[in-house]
Amino acid sequence: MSRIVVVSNRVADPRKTAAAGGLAVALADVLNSTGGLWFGWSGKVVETAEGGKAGEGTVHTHQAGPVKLVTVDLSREDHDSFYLGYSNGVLWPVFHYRLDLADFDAGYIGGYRRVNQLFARKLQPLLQDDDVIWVHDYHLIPLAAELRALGCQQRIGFFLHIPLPPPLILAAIPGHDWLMRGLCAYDLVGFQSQADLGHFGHYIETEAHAQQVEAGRWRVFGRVVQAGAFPIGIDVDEFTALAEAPEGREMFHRMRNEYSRRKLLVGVDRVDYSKGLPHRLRAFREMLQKYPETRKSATLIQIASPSRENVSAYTDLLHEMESLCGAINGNYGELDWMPVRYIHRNVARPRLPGIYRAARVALVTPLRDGMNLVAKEYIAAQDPADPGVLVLSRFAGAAEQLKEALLVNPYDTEGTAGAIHLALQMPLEERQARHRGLMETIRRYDGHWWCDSFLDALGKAKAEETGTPWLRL
Ligand code: ADQ
Repeated sequence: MSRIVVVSNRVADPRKTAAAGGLAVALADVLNSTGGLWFGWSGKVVETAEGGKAGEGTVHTHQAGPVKLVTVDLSREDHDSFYLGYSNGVLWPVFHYRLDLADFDAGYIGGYRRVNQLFARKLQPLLQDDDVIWVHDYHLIPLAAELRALGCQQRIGFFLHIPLPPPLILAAIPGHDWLMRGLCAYDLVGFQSQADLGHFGHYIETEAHAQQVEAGRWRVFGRVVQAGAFPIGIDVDEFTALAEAPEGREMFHRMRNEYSRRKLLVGVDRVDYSKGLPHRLRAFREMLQKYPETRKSATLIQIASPSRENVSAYTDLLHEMESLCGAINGNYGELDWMPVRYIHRNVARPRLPGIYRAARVALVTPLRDGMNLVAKEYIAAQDPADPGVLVLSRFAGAAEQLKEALLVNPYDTEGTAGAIHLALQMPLEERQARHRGLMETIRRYDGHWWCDSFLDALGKAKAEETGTPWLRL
């Protein structure tokens, strides 16, 4: 089996999956078994005064068991234009359909390209001929084209963790044609959902005159590109084991004792405008207003982990959350009952399953989300004999798979309030039946399935396309 080389903005030690979660868990097996390499940014920003020069960065190498972790520092200038500017100030909002929040500063795109070239230059000498390279997420869309420009002929695949919007939204990005051309330099492009894959096909057909060769394969920019939907999953066994481990159990019992007289609702998110946090709070408030019997009996615990706090859209969101929580507690709270407990902090990963399991309802109501792993973690953590109910936004990628959840439109405050009320009242038999269906899906399409099916398709994509000219940006 070929060595797997993973490239992503941030790198995690695959031996410490319990702390890292997410990508590290999904990739740990394949990286460990192939003695892989994981390449990305070190997280360190070198100030100009300390010698940090644009387009340059020191490389660090660290052996983590069989896996080699290689990271590179970024200069202040590169960090600000590549990471804060183009990746999180342009691509993140636009890909989440928020043109109103994008900052189309003309200088950012130069920094974005410079860092992708820096990554390509530092990675290329480390590559072996039969490596398979798997690049992750919006920070690194042009990386394949930059590697090709240096002569790399290995198979290169790309997975987009966030949504891809429809062509007319994408086309608002100055330089979108350059960006999408770069995306087509990969041998295989993976998306979270059929909807995102549809937007990709529609974009290249309308904007770049692509011709579909067969399902999921197009001739475009003088080569053939293959794309597919590979919905990311979690390691269900790892997560249920965490729920049964001492820390998970202790957390569960603490929550159950503390809230023995209430039905708990839980939300767990990064603080991000895509997650629909204020909309969720307004829907919960609407439910308290419309169904007075839920007052004193329902408590919402919203755990929100700090994220990108140096970006202004995020500071505004934090203020909005604090004032909404304060207003709900002020208007509806009693001496012995607070409707909302808002915790702006990270919770240690081993504790999460206990919190999920103690909650009768999970509110996963993003305005737009590539997939949303919290939805899947909540299902995995439930007691099958007495499971809770998932209220899920139809705009999360997960909604394509999790049909037995209560699907809501988070922009519709009244409708969402009604669904939350229904979830709180749902009889045991219906909860069990829905949970069985959901569990079956997350087991079938778990993190291992995601990894294996993508790498399998990437292996086949290259074999069929030998001789295709590489795309240069
Ligand atoms: P994220 O936007 O970060 O990921 P998500 O899929 O929900 O969103 O993953 C968040 C992870 O962080 C979960 O494992 C969750 O348990 C954890 N987490 C969140 N808040 C936490 C808190 N307060 N304390 C502790 N842990 C917390 C991006 C895309 C998603 C896509 C993933 C994976 O935006 O749509 O599902 O990548 O592809």
